[in-house]
Amino acid sequence: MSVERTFSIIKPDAVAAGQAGEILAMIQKAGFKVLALRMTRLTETQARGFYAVHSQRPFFSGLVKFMTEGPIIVMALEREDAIKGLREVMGATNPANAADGTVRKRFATDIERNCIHGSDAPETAEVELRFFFSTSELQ
Ligand code: IDP
Ligand code: MG
Repeated sequence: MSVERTFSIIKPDAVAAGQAGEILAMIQKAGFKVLALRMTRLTETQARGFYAVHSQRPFFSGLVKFMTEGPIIVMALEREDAIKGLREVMGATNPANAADGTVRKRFATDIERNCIHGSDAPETAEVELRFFFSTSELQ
């Protein structure tokens, strides 16, 4: 294991519900350092680009609509084994399958409106960090 960076989004459902503070607290309690953080709002083009890997899936248009419905909070996070560690803090994609104490178990509504995004591999983490943050913001 080594110190890694990962990328996370507090999704529009959780921001609108006022859950961002509690989610950030869960992330920080799990030992993550916040390198950069910003509230923003995705355009349809950005949402389609960010989730391009899912463009052929039946849920894609619904996902794009959801991710553009309101503000999000984007974060660059650092920790030992950050990518896997954040996925553990998040819980399973479908909150029905998420373990107790995870963000998605606590706050997610369903498999689409599931509060939080986290990168799934070192390559995607770097691409996703670059999607939202400049080099100087990540120092
Ligand atoms: P992940 O966010 O746990 O990595 P992915 O499979 O990468 O899950 O899917 C990206 C996002 O697309 C999910 O977080 C969720 O918002 C949405 N999604 C995934 N599967 C479904 C589905 O079967 N129906 C509706 N939305 C879905
Ligand atoms: Mg994913």
